[in-house]
Amino acid sequence: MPIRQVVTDRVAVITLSHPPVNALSIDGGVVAALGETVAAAQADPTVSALVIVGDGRMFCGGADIMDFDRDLAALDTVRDVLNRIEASAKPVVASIHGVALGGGLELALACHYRLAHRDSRLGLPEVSLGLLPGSGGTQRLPRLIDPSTAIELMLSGRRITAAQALEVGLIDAVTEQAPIDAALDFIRTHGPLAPRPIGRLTADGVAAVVEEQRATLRQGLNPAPAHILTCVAAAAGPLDEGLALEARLFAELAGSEASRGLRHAFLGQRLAGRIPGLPAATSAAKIGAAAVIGGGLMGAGIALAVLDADLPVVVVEPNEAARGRAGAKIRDTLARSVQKGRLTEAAAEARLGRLTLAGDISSVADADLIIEAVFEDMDAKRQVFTALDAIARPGAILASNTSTLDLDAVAACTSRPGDVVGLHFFSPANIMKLVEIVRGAKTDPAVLAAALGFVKQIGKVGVVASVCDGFIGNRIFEEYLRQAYFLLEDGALPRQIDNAMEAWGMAMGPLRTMDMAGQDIGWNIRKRRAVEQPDRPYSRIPDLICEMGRFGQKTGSGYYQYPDGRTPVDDPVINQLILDHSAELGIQRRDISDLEIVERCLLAMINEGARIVSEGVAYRPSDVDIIYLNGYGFPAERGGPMFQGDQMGLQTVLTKIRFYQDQRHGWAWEPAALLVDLAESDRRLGALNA
Ligand code: T1G
Repeated sequence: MPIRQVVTDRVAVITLSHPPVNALSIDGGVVAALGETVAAAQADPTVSALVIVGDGRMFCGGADIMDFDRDLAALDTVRDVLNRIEASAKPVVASIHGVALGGGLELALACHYRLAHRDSRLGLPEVSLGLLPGSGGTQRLPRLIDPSTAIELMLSGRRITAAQALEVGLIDAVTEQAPIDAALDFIRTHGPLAPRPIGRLTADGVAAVVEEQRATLRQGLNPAPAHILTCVAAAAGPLDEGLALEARLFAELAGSEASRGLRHAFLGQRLAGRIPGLPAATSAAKIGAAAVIGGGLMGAGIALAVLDADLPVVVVEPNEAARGRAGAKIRDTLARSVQKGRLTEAAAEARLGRLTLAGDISSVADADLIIEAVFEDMDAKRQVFTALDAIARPGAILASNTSTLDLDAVAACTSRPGDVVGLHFFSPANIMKLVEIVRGAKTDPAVLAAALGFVKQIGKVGVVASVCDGFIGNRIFEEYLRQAYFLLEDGALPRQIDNAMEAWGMAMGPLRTMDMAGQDIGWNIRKRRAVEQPDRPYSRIPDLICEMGRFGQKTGSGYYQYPDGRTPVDDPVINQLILDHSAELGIQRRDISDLEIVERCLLAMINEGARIVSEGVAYRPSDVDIIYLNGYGFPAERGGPMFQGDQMGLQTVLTKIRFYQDQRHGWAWEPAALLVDLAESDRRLGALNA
């Protein structure tokens, strides 16, 4: 049963029991059972007060996100039950532990008294799902606490501690006991309690605060913040009218692409950790001590990420000067975090206390996990893994941070290929959330499970890829870049391409991205691919730029000039080079619309992503999306390239791909067989995510 009740000393203790997060699930029967149980307790003459608690790890993680893709009218039942709780003639006490988030906190707001364990966290994170608190939160919170604080909590979606909640007046007491004991003690010491519905309060001064906030609202792809302000403004009026407006705007948001994209991202991130046939990451071997081989930019960044997870780390860098630079980079980064208030001095010191800088690879003999982060050269990697094979303890995980090289060839240098896995961090490794976990042909499932657990342990998002050129992210990125380069030949210039993609929502356009990452990196990949894939040439434009020694920000110029080292300024020399190159190819340049730019770049990602899924390099389309949302600046409100494919409709995707197949470089537009198959059977990529 998702709801339990026992009566103790005339108090009906109602427990939400719906693992894993006690979500207020409609399909799971939680909401209906809660309503029935509350009604029965109201009618029970032996009951004088009600207490609501959560079973297991938390009070309640919110409404069930899965419910929003269905008939939204069903959500009215959540509101009805909460309104009935608030209208109770008997006092209702919510006793929170773990978390009370979203609908979970709204449930507590419908109660008359709120207690929270000192370690609990409370919040209204709906905005991060493109939603608004749709069960009374926008109406009750501004009535209970200062409206500007209420708005900040709803617009940020952040969690606050029990102490902070007490300070702002959200709860009545911080407790140290188990939830039920805390509630019974509260009733005994403060009783007899009277019902105290928040709805009877008024939200004084809310209108001015809303207007002030609306003036500073940043317009983005997520319409939820503006709707939250509209609802909060209505809190100045009658509760029932505000609740009706909230319900209407909630439904509008729930059906929006932004919310569906954000919910897809939330669920897809958790799905990515589920690998068929693999033991749950929770049962995998825990990493107690890690090591990094290589003290360059990536090695230092990875070491910082490991230190941030309270793990000890040994960084091996044979070159003394480079070792010193690695240490300085780590210390400076921690010092900057302290200066910015993101870290206390003590925490920074503790991290440095767990760092060991070594010159000899024998220092990693006891490590549970060793991450190789030397430069992208197969001989260098073979050398490291041959040495590790002789030194690392039996059972240690040997990981390579390679971004493109063949992990199976690396594993073949060892006598233990089952212990070899790829951990492709994205730069800067201490900031970027994504880690591509590369499963070699011989990687042991237990090693893969431990790698997934480690990536979660360091607070990052792990997605499993099989071995291929570029794994998932970079392989798709190469097709995205290919189209961007062809667009330059056809008539667009760098600024237009980057602006079009950034206006659509990408964090940074493709050409600016390459100027930032280093054009020489792309040059090396194209040179290798010119040998390995001669039938798939790129435009010569990026090579012409590299041949001028212009590698982007690192050389002060690439597609753009960088007079201040970071800000791109259009460069007439490059723009002229592009015009001249089109002329040399005999191309009659034409006006290219921003729509065509976005469409060709997006379709190229979708097409290559479909190939990657059908080859089994990615387990499911949503894994491709999670990679793009967490590693390539794809806007979460757009859900990812594969989600966008379903948004367009695969028949439309196929029609457009076939249109471009009839244009110049049509060979680059061969539709992926999976897209053809799904389009012809009227199915969606999302159907493969289960
Ligand atoms: N609905 C459905 N499933 C949920 C869920 C939810 N609200 N929260 C978590 N899950 C699933 C998750 O997909 C995963 O599934 C499992 O639970 C464990 O999650 C009407 C509209 C609560 C802090 O935004 O922040 O209320 O992979 O790995 O690290 O106004 O989950 O095991 O199958 O994250 O311990 C608002 C979202 C909803 C909170 C627990 N609530 N959840 O973290 O576990 S909208 C949220 C979280 C709403 C109302 C509005 C975290 C957590 P699986 P996990 P965790």
